[in-house]
Order: sequence, then structure tokens, then C-alpha cells
Amino acid sequence: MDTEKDPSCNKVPLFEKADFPVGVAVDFAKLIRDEAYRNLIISQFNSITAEQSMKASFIHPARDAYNFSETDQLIEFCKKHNKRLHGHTLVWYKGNAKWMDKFKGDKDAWDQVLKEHIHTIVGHCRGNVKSWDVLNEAFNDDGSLRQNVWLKNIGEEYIEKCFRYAAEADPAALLFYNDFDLESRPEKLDAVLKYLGRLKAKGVKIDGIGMQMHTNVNFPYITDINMAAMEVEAHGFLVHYSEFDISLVKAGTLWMMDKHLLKRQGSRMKEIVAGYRRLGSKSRFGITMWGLSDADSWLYDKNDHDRPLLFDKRYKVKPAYCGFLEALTE
Ligand code: 9MR
Repeated sequence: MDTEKDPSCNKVPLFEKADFPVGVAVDFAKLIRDEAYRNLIISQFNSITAEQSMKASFIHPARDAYNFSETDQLIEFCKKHNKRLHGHTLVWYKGNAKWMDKFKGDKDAWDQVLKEHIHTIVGHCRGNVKSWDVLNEAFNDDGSLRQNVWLKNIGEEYIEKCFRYAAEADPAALLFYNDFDLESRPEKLDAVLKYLGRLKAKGVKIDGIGMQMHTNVNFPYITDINMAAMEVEAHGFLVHYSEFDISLVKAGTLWMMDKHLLKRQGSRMKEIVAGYRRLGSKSRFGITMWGLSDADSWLYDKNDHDRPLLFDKRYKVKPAYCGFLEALTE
């Protein structure tokens, strides 16, 4: 079913109305080939995250080989159109190149791999990538450290090291820790804040926290979202809603209720964006939508044509877009 013919607003340059950067995760191939996709991004957003192009499996496919082709074109695109480029992601338990997962060596050898990986990528992008998700999803739901090749082979110092290596390679870049469910799992948020707070107290540069915000129309409660963001801010971190979407399907919904749900998604969007605006202006690193149209979303195929974003598959605005916009003008 299509979205409603007439949501309550028209398309305007969203980022120009906002008092914080408004970002989108981009699919590189579409950005190059699809003019409508590209133009909509240029007109609506002023911050760009690559959905795939800067992940380790793509950018560092062999120990001594890096593939900066897409990154370099994204840098050019951002320069040309005056957009901020946010790097995603240097270290993650997923998305490693095969060689990395298979690498054999002692702790020093693994440390060397980590250092070269970060120094080379951040060094290459120095001055052109404003900020990095240095470390992604390193904690479990209960607040313990998530298993990954780095933890296994280097030990938990890998966390401190990856931030130190990133700061060495580009001292001016803003460095983020990025994770999901921080707004809905207090034990996880608490563990992350305590851990990163200890590192900061030791002089490790960590500027912000990416709260991914993969939410749905019913969950989490708005008060939980706002309180989590305020807590991140109170600990002295920039707050990035870094992979924002509002799923319809994950809420266990019925397609019969389609129109109603899209409206509900619009009011959720408004509440969440309005809550974000209550943070101090210096703490607001921005809100990044995790994809442009519903059909571009990682949830579209996974969740039976879920529709979690601001634009429908024909790039028409949805009530979610209007909700975002309304929150900016109040
Ligand atoms: O949206 C991304 C999807 O297209 C990729 O297949 C997947 C694996 O690289 O990553 C998805 O994005 C994830 C992001 O990088 C980290 N947080 C969770 C996101 C959704 O899975």
C-alpha cells in the first residue's frame, strides 16, 4: 500500500530548518547512479555517513591493500556540496575482512594490525572526515564486553588503543563510540558511560556517543529516550542519534492499520526530535537517518517491506518527515 497521498507538509530543505546537523546513511552505488536519490540527499541533509563504503571488509580487503575509491568519491561529494562526512566504522565485531578474522599472531602482532588499520584509514581521510565511529557495538546487552577478534587477541586494552590510534592519525577529528539500545537498556548505557568515562579521565580522547536509535513505533518510551540522551550529555559527551529509524513491523503490527501506523510514526518522530532539541546546542552532534527512502532501509527486506524512514519508496515525504519538520519549527 502507498503512503497517504497528502501528508500534512511539503518538502523543504530539512537541514536548513534544523539547529543541528541532519544526516543520512548513503548507499554509494545509488548516490552515483540515481539522480533523484542524489538530489534528494543534497537538498535535505548536511551530514553523510556511508552505510557500507568505510567498513573494514570494504576499505581494507587485504593486510596490505586498502580500497579508498568510494571513500575518496564521498569526500569529493561532500566538499562539492558542503556536507559533513562522518566515518563509520573503524572497529566492529562484524564486517571485518576475512583476512582479519583469520589473522594469526601474538598480542603485539594484533596490536600492530589494529594500529596500521586505524592509522592508515584515519590518516588517509585526515582533514576530510570530520568525525569517526571509532568503535562500534563493543558491549553486550548486560554491559559486559562483547567478544570480538580484538578483545580475544589484544585484551580489553584494545578499546583504549583504538581511540588513541585514531587521535594520533587525526588529532582534530571527533571520536565516537557507537552502539544500539542505549536508550532502552540502562545496564548497557551505564556500563558504556562508566567505561568510557574512565578512559576519558585517563586522557583518552573520546568526544561523543552514537546512540543508534533503531526504534519502533511503540518502543522505547519517549521518557527513556530523552533521559538516556540527557545522561550521555551529562557525562560530557556529544550526542549523535547515529542510525535513526522507526520500524513499523518490529512493533508486531498489523498491515490493516497501515495509515494509522504511519501517522503514529509521524508523531513519534516529532516527539523524539523535539526531545533531542532539548539537549544543549553544543551537545547536539546531529540526527542521522539510517537510509533515505523506506526501500533503501536495511529493514525493508528483512521485515516484510518495513517503512522506517522519512521518505517512501518514490521519495515522497511521509508523515514521519512532517513530524521531524514540525519538531524543528516549534
Ligand atoms: O544497514 C547496514 C546493512 O545494509 C549492512 O548489510 C549491515 C552489515 O554491514 O550493516 C547495516 O548497518 C548496521 C550498522 O553498520 C551498525 N549498526 C547496525 C546497522 C544495522 O544492522
